Amino acid sequence: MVEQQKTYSIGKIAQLSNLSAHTIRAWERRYNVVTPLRSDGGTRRYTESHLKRFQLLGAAVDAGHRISDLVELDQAILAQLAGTVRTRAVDRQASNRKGEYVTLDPRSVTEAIGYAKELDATNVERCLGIQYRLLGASTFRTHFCRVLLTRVGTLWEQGEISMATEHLLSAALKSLLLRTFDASSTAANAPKVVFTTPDDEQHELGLLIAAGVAADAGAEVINLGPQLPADVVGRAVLKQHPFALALSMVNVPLGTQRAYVRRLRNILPDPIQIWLGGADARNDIAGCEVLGLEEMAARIREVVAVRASATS
Ligand code: B12
Repeated sequence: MVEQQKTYSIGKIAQLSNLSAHTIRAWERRYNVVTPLRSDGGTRRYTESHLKRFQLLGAAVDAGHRISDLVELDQAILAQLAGTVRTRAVDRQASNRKGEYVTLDPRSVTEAIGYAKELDATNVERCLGIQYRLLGASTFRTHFCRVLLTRVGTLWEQGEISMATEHLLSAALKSLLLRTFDASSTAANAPKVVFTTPDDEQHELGLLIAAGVAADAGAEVINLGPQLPADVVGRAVLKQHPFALALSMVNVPLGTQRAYVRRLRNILPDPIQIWLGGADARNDIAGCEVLGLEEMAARIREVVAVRASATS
């Protein structure tokens, strides 16, 4: 029964598989890649297994395979193919073995950084796009990004990458991370959570990761972006009246964090919670709480459940 399983709109499938709605429709029409369910009004609805198939097909196409060669393959073989790319695309050392296939996953981070070092934006985006599809948005954000950025941090400390390389990678990651929260797909009474960072906090990727986790847990994410003065945030929050304000602190001195939260607490009514996250978030600041990703997600799921039972 359609009603009993989770289904997705074509827009959501496009977002989660990194394909356009146009491509999805074309693949259905030309190659019959999946047969979508239909709502009462005749609109396409897709199941979890359809989503997985589009993600794998997209990744396999990105990896150099032709869609016409893929349509007959089952999920297991597709998964194998999607995890491989032609050697020329993986790394330079292997490129003399032209036409061979090699496993992508263990090298994906190295590969992305390699292209970024050459300032090859097209291939950086392609590599990250493949990982996004293969792993899914959630694992991409919580695992792949963390591993990649930790490596970038180490190389940066060792003076092995330039600022341009770091910026290229950050920009490519940011554009993928921004895709993963889409207000149109949240429930009408979802708890709103506003995300931002203080004036001098440029680090934004952790904020976007946290915002994605919040969206997955059922929150309506309002992302103000980084580096906002407390007064500006206070005014925006008063307008939106969210359940919580989530701040990311990666490189902010304790005194600044304290003053920032104090300023906000003076502006905001008590029921609006202030959550602090990020590697530098301090536990000993009055008027707010430090939360990890899991804790924040659990908090949001709890409110979602309470609101759902109140309306049913
Ligand atoms: C990319 C990067 C930058 C980029 C940021 C680009 C961007 N658009 O975001 C740029 C070039 C701007 C930058 C600048 C600087 N950086 Co920098 N940067 C990094 C790097 C490589 C990755 C940061 C990152 O995105 N981390 C990945 C995410 C996944 O981690 P995270 O932010 O901690 O977030 C995680 C959790 O904490 C949590 N989380 C984050 N926010 C929130 C919020 C909530 C509510 C919740 C629940 C959870 C949560 O979720 C995330 C997932 O696990 C790190 C190295 C590293 N190892 O992290 C250094 C690093 C963070 N940078 C550092 C420094 C020192 C700087 C500079 C001062 C360097 C300089 N001399 O100019 C400037 C400061 C600029 C400023 N004023 O803010 C230090 C910070 C050290 C510290 N805290 O004491 C690091 C650790 C590098 C190092 N080892 O020295 N940087």
